[in-house]
Amino acid sequence: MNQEAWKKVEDAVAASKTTTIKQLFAADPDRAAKYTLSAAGWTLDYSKNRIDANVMKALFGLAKAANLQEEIEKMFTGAKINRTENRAVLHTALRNCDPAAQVFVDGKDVMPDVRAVLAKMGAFADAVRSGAHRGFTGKRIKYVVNIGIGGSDLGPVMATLALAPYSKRSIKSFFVSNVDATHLAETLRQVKAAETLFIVASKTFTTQETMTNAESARDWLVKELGGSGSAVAKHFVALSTNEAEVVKFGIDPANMFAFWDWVGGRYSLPSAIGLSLMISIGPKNFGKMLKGYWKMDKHFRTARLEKNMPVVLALLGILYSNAYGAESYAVLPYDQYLSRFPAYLQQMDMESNGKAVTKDGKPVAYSTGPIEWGEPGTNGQHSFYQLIHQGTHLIPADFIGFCKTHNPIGDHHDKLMANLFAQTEALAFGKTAEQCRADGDPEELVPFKTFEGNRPTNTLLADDLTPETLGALVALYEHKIFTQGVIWNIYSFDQWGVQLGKVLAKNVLKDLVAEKPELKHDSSTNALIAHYRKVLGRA
Ligand code: G6Q
Repeated sequence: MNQEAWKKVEDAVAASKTTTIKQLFAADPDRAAKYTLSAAGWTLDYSKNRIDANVMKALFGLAKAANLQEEIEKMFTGAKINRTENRAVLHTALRNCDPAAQVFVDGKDVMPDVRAVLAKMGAFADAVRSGAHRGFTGKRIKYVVNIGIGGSDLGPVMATLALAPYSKRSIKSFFVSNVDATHLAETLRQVKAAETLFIVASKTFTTQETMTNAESARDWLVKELGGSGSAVAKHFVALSTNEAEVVKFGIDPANMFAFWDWVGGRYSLPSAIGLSLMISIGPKNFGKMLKGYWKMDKHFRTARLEKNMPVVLALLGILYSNAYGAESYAVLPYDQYLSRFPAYLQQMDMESNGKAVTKDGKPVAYSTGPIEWGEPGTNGQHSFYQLIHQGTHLIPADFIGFCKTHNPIGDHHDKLMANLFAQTEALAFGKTAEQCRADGDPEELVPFKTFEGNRPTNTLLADDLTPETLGALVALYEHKIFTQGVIWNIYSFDQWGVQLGKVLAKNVLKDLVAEKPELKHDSSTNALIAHYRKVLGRA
């Protein structure tokens, strides 16, 4: 992080720190309008933050000092900004809806391949939805089971739930990720082999969890239907970058939907990894989602920093992480359809910016990626909001809501949105001791019923939850996270911690199953392995 520019942020914060959000509002009747932005169907009201013009100016200075706009251009034009893996980072190419667009990686335009895979996915999704593609016994596909984990699971799970109102209800979607056989077993109890399509989603096609689940699903299907290879051909497709492994597994490359090493797992929803979603909502709606992404992409690439929604969100996050010491932030969607959105963002943010080394390989001198967490409102209000309102931690929060509902029953939606607005109001303005007394609270309870307020929130509003607004929302957070990575001077697109997990478990597995293992771990791990073996009679 540029220290000179950061010093200016610290100075601006020091000068304004004692002014509360309440005082900021009292001093400026236009505050809400001043700190509201619109882009790609979304409105961001960030007025309920601990900011004034000087703090924002210093924050924009920080972005400029990091050459943010040049870095954005590098990403969009295919430069190898994921240097530790020597890869371009081009999830934006996946949703570039300009038919004339060209994006080059190593001198090759990637757009023709992007369009070809999308077309292949569309034809296949249509065939499954219409019944043209049938199972081995001639029955229609009624169940789609996506087998994948991490980036090959969380996006499709989140979006399939979010866009359920657009789904073909006669096709049920399932997602199996955990290597715990319970996940697969409980799913298989709910489907019929003759009517099930398995989608094996894995960028590498070597991930232990996914391959184990895929092999067990294949064994189950063959046992249920017979027919071996010919049954597998009708009931299994693969989403991957690794054709050799797909073929080795027994899936015909004709049934493989490709993507490329420049698509990071956690950014892969708009790639072939979205096939389960496309089957659920149809290619047209999938296309609309890509359009939403694209709109936010164009906004991020072209809007000046001061009007740039992802940049503003990123800077506010940095303000609280680095100037106020906030360790986490909450994402609180007031929409049941977005119930998996916080979990999806958790991976996107924490895997991208959970880094402690700068791009020069030196330890960072400041905190980086925050802990991201959340649950849908209003449920969270009845559990953890207490700590946000009155606890000792500062937890900035993003409230996400929609003016219209897909389920207009009675006054549910007005109540839902009233809660959203009321929470941000209460968090910002609190309740004074005088107000408590005026409400008749006994004096001894006043300290407990007083709310300090001054809790920062952003409110993100769209008219309704559609494929387009969902795509734009995902892109908004992707670009926020990118911006933070640029300012923190860290590599946001590798994930060595995930790779480590993949290797470690393999070593332990050998010791769990070997006839006579030579346990060479620490004494705790050795004892745990020995205990496990003893219980299973393998001692
Ligand atoms: C995402 C991560 C990670 C990855 C999974 C699954 O950015 O790299 O979550 O998506 O480990 O990997 P495969 O798709 O290769 O099975």
